Amino acid sequence: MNQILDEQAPATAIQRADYSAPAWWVDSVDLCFDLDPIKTRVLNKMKLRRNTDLPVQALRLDGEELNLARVLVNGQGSTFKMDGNQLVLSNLPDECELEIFTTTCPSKNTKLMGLYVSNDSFFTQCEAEGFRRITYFLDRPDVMAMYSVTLRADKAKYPVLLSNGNLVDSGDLEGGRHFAKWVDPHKKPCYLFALVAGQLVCREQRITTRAGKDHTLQIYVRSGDLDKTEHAMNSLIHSVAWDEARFGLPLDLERFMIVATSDFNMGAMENKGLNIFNTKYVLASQATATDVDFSNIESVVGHEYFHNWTGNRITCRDWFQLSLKEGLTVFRDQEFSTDLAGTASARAVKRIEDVRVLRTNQFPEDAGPMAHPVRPDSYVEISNFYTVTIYEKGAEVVRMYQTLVGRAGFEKGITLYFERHDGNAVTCDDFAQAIADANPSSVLPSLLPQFKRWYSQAGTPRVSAQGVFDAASQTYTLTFSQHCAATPGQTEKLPFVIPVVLGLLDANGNDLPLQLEGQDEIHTGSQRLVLTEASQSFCFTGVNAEPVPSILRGLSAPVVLAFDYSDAQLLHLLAHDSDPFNRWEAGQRLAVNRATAAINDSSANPAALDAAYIDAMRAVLRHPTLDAAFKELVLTLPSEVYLAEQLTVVDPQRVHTVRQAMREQLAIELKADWETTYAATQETGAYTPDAVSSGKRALCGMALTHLCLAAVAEGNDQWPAIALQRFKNASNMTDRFNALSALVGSGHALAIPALEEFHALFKNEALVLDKWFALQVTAPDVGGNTLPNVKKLMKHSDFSLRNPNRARSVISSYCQANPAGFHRLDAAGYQFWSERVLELDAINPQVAARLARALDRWSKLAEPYRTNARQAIARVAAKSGLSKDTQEVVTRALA
Ligand code: 0A1
Ligand code: ZN
Repeated sequence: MNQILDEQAPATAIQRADYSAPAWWVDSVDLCFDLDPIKTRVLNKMKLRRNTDLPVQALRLDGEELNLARVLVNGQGSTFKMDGNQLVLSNLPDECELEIFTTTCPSKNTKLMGLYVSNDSFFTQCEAEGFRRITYFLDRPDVMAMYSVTLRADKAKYPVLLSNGNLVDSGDLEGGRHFAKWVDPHKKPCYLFALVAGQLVCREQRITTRAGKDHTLQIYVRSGDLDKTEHAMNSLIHSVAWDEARFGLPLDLERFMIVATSDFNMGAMENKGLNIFNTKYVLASQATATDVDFSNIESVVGHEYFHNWTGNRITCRDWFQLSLKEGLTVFRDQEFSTDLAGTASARAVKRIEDVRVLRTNQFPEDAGPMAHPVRPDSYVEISNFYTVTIYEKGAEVVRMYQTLVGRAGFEKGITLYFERHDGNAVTCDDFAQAIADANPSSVLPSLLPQFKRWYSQAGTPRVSAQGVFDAASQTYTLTFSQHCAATPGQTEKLPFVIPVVLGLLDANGNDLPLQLEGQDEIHTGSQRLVLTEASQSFCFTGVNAEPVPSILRGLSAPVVLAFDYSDAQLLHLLAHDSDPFNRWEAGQRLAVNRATAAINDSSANPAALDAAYIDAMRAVLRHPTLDAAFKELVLTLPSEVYLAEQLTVVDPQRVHTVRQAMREQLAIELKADWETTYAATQETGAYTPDAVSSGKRALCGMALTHLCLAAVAEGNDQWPAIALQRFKNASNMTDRFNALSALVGSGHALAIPALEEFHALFKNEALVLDKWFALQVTAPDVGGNTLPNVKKLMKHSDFSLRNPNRARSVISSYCQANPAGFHRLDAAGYQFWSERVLELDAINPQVAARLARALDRWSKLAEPYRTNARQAIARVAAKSGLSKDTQEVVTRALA
């Protein structure tokens, strides 16, 4: 019997309100795999126990694309029936042993969910619902069981056999085969199951933790890649130490393994004791990886490791609670990277980078057709809900708890959360309650019901603030009002709890002491206010001249702040704010104001920068004490996506023209300063990817980019020639790739031989080739040549649609990171997009559905883009046989 998912069926939505506990529990699972790429045999022996809290119900097991051979109950053949994809067994005794024998074909598994083959090795991916592609099971996270797993395979082809937990037995079998038996000492939901088999080598490190326990850490990769695992191993060692030091959470396994695969739908997966990673987040050497790659590896290794407690020891009751583990774990990985960054400036840089991700990805999601609450109410395909809302906005919600109860209070809350729920599958309510109960004297308990609106209401609140200075009473009154626009299915929103950290700057740029009317307490520096009403005022006393308010320091809540700042006020904040986040923010506001004015007035000169702005940027570049990384962030103009979000109607070409003109103006008018900066940021010592030297390289790359832009604008070849030399001589990938990008981005002819040389140098490095492809498809669209170039690159012998990293590096980079190249007047970009979505959907629905989101914001586009984009989405939606994944995305987009 071959159970192929019927993808023609209309997709039905699962509702959060329909949750009911499982009718059966699985106490233990004994799995035995005979691994073979064409036909893998899976024997699944489970001990089942009826949930006696519920009325008697049949056992319903999920399965997908499985060939069922045999079902035994307590050793006897048993009758069963199929209901769609479910295997249904009735009249079972309350406790029984069930044996299910199935086969699957891993080499045909292009969805990369369940058991699949990549580079002749076997890997699994079970989150969220992949385990049902391995065997029939109660594939839901609240069913937690003990696992033992036996793997059998050809010894020469698959010398390494791994699964969760501890290796308890291994040996040779007949016919050149061998076996390994693994037992996981912790119970777990099936989405955390993993196996790996193949020709892999490993870097190993023994560690002794604070608690005095010994552990073995291992990173498995293909044999040529071992020299690129040192950074991941160091990141893992730091992660173990950090979680123990900051939250008192030790490693609970004797052995902790990471395995890298080049075919992976997402970044990485936290399977218990056997994390499986996309190679992109493991492999790094100074020759092949940029500083950004190094930093991403540190945070993803941290993220997956931190899931060992937040996700694995305490897991989600159902998938609507996904942010329980993801929001919390993103918050933890952000804190980890921040703590490792060291200096106050490096910490601020990390926060600015995280906020940029939130604003350029999550805010648009929250304003578009896929907007959903941090705890969604329904979904058609859970894979579509691994979103920036669940992850990044979820992390901001967790951050607000910490802001409301303080760092120590938050740590107490985490401790109570584990005391109460360790070993269980719980909800976001359980987490909220633990944080509140651990902090009875904080503001949180009384605000909790309202605070939880962050979980139920989608959309980004907009907080408008107005300040009134009264010289007679020496008061400064700030009035805040909050509003959240309607989102799909939610027209009315109730006020949120919004922590607002703020300061008031005097004329010299110093923070005023803050005292609220009627209160004794005086705050030096910042104060935290808490908004709870639609409109609220706060009156500060003892203010003898009009201050400049620095509101929402560190982005203390995931909201948009509207305050009618004058240029003079913004320049004052940019020059003096003690909060580096708001200092950066002031610079961004100056740039946004100029850009949006020029975009909206199409008759205006797109080069919209005035002397005040240029002088302010010059002052930042020349500043004697600001860090290079911070300067680079301030000098980076708001992205085209961010600018588009500030507009009601978006002409992507105009947005691009204006931003590009602003960049060229900065390039030309600050040329002498870029030259000085370039000279001042040359690194001489050995390469290390630490925050300070990465910052220098980033600023150096920025200087070179601007110098090449200015050179091309002025018809001068000197800087492109210097960039080419730097490209050739660079001792690390960051400098080399920055030089190459400077050439490509300026459109100079030297980019062509440099690109060829780059390919020749790195033709055997898949991750570097991904960069090579992505750089070309995000190049400036000179004469509409980008799309033809994308099509040509898809014919390149190194291109493959089946490899998610490669498909994303060409197709998604073009459709999602090159707005001017993609939004063409002739709609050819949209045509290309719809063809690729359909083509990918037949191979890998998850990758297709992510690409499908490239046109999420179609309704904001100016004509003719708007109509053309809608038609392209409609063409995709009209196709029969679409996966649930893509169907859900395009259906919502058209709703
Ligand atoms: N839990 C992982 C994310 C993840 C989700 C689904 C996957 O399957 C396609 C893979 C990974 C994390 O947060 O890292
Ligand atoms: Zn995660």
